[in-house]
Amino acid sequence: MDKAHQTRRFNRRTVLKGVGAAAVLGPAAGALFSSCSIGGNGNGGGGTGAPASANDIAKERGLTPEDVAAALKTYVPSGRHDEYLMFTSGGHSGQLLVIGIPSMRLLRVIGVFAPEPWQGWGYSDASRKVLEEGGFQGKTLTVGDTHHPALSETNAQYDGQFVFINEKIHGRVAVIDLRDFETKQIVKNPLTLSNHACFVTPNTEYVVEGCQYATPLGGAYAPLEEFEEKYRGAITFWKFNRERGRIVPDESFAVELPPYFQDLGDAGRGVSDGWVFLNSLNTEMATGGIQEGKPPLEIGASQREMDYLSVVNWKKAEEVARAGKVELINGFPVITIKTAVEEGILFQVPEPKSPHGVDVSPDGAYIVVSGKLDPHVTVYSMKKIEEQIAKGNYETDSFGIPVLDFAGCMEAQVELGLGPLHTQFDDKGYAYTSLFIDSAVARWTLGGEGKSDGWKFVDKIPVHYNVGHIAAVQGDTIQPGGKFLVALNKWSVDRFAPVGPLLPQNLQLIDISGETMQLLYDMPIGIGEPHYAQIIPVSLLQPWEVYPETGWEPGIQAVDAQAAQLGNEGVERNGSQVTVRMTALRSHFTPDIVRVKQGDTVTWHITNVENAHDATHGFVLPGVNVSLSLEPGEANSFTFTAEHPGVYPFYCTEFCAALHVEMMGYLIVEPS
Ligand SMILES: [Cu+2]
Repeated sequence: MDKAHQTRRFNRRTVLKGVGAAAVLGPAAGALFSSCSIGGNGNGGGGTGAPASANDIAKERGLTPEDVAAALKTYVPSGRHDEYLMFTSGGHSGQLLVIGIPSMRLLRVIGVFAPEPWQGWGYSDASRKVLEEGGFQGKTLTVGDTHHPALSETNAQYDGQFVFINEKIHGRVAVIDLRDFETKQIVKNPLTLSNHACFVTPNTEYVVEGCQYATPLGGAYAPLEEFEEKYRGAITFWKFNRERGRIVPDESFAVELPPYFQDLGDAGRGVSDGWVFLNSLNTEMATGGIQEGKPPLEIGASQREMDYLSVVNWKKAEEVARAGKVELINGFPVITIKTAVEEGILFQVPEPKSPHGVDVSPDGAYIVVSGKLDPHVTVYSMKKIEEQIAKGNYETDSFGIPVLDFAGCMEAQVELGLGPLHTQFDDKGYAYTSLFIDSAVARWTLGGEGKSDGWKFVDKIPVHYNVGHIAAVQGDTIQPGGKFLVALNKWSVDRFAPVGPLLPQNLQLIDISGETMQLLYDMPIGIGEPHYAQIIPVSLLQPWEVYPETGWEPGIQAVDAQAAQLGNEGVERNGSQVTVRMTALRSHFTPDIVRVKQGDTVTWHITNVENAHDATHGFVLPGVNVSLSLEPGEANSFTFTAEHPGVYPFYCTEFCAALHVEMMGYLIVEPS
């Protein structure tokens, strides 16, 4: 054996030693490393061979066999597409992120509750209007805290048509159309100020929004001393019209809830279809008051051993709302607690203290609840809940709501570790629960009829650090995909090169396909806390490559009758109202000189009249605070008053062609 062979053999053993390396890498990877040792031609990865340098690179970079396996599982070569897309909340950036899996490449930041200049979100008249309509107390808001994306579903499976996301600060919900990945609507809850839960019913009949912090409903005032009498929670059912791609507030309603803090929720499916589940904490109804001789809120809200899971029959609630058995609060129909109890809409089941996550099993038979201060997940059986309801086996709380018997509804408790929060599911009968205090993800088995090994802890994998939500492929649907899970972690203390005291959030990709879970990749994101995410196969999405027709305004998802078109370009004056119609086509705007007078009100329509996939133009104009993105076919408009005489160059912000810098023009504002 020559020296080169000896060296390579040594390298190979070094690279492949370690527990389970062969199993992790599999036969293909074994061939890769042996062929590169023997072939030794170093010619770069054609066929089944790999360059001889692969071992050297691994050695030089100090990569373990596990690292190499992780790299092989996540690397997506340039030009190849990811298999999945993950929709991740952008937290208090107010946005929604789209990330490819397994590469963890950031593909898009969708502007939702805050303006986003690259997409022109919040700068055109139409997108400003969406933000305006989602305003509060007459103000347009440019801050939001996104938490829980909810992909639209058909038969409890993602259908790839829409994604919804809630905004916690003000109690708002947004609609994003996945044909163009743009926000179409923001609705402000007329009853409540904060929210947390956001999910859809199995055929997206409703987008369900759970209020978080109790207040007097409808924005009324009541002193804090009247918390129990006058403050309330609510669960809002926003009717979704799929054809129009919009929530219809006029067909929506809410169910009044006690002034507990409502937390997360999930919709029943399969055997629990027709029901929704919503956690509540602070059933103590603590209000804080550190300087008024009362315990801090977190102490006051953690006195009782049990809080309540609200169990709501939404199909019955829908009938009752349609029959008009509602009270109007701030103009919005509300089924009162009294009516909800009389009509058999609302029940409560005790759950271990300070619950956070509630997740329905894929078949809908079980409801998994995690209490932050209890090391177990508690599993309820839908069948047992219905039996308890049928038997009338309950007491009532101080609001008259039936409280079902805990033991009678409970199927199992599984001890997992400290701080269990959220649960997802895979295709092999496993459930996964994030453990906030342990900074880990636990795998455990679902039980049920004929499953002898059910309701058992299997193992856990450490994550870094302070995991909140987790997301598995289709992991909250009737048919989970398995394969990958992402842990959405909060404080990446020691994971990355320091960039100042504010730490990036850390999304960690985990392989859940094998006997043991393997951490594959870290993806830091330098924006707000990610909260929840959902992962959908790319094959279920059918986004447009270009807009369907020239002059398409995404804000109305149709051709704008006012849009500029080839042939109608120009500047029209009607008194001091000026209308500009401008087209963009590589590499010029027509017209490229726009003359107006000081004091004119200018409405400016621009259309990108191209239909090639790679022909996006941008538009910026100094002093007007405008940035537009005009994708092929897209039309946008903006309006301003020309207050200051001067000469203002506008230009295209996308490097659209060789003569891109020349794609500019002048706005001349003549003095009056
Ligand atoms: Cu351009």
